Amino acid sequence: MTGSFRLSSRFLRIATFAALFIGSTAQAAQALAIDVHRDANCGCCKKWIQHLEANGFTVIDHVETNMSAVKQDLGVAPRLSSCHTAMINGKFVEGHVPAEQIIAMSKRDDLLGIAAPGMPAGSPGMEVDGVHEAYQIIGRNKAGTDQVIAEYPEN
Ligand SMILES: [Cu+2]
Repeated sequence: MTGSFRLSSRFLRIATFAALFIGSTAQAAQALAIDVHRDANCGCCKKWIQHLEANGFTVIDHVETNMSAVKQDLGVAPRLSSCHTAMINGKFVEGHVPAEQIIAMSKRDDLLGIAAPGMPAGSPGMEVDGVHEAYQIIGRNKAGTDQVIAEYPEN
């Protein structure tokens, strides 16, 4: 009796571990799928998509004819706006945000989205030789206020 109890509890532990492992792998893959909305003529948007893919994201590319309407639909305030607008797990990513900031956002539940307003030279997809313009990553929280969550270039 003791023997069979041990065997089944050991089996349960292994089964639980396997279920947890499969669950977290599926979650990680899902977390890295990102929808990117961009204008057909946007070159730096394509370069930003390459930056995401190089960092393990799976990009679903949407070519749009009216990006300002898309931004309005997705809740991106004009003061935060840039060229492309992405959506990941219901949160927006506006502009040339570094991949590491998107991963950091996915671990927080207080943010509606993040933005790198404008088109800062030196940000991912906006590489210019020797130019590293200072820029901020702005997070929009659920209370509707903006906060600086990161500053680039990092020191
Ligand atoms: Cu751009």
